[in-house]
Amino acid sequence: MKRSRVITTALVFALGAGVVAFAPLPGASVKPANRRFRVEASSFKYAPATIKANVGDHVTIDLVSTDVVHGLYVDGYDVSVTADPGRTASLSFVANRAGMFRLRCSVTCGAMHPFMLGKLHVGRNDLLWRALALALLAGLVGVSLAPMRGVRT
Ligand SMILES: [Cu+2]
Repeated sequence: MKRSRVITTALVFALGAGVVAFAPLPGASVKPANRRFRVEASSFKYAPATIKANVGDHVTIDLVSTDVVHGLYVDGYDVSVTADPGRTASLSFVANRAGMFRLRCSVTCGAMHPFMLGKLHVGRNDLLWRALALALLAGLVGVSLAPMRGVRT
């Protein structure tokens, strides 16, 4: 009786783990959206430093410089924009490639200019959610088997 319960639990866990790890997510066919970001550039940082979009999104970045002339170049997409002090300049592109892309200042703006960096994250963080779901599932199995240990002793 106990043995069959362990086997059943193991089977349910294996099935659940398979579903969690390989099933397509319901939101996988999310329609591309227009995403607009306002990024403030000041010596020598971007705020926000990280922006996120999904694959297929139409991304517009409004670069606002609050002190000197700054630029923003998106690695991997090869697009850039330059903003004069107090002005806003815009940059648009379709985020058709998934991954993490570096944003860097394209105008030599001072001593720390090479360190003026940001990030563009394109894509869904599926792996993180699947890992969390697997951990939750493992926890549930642990809880469901825990009372049996008490019975045995
Ligand atoms: Cu710079």
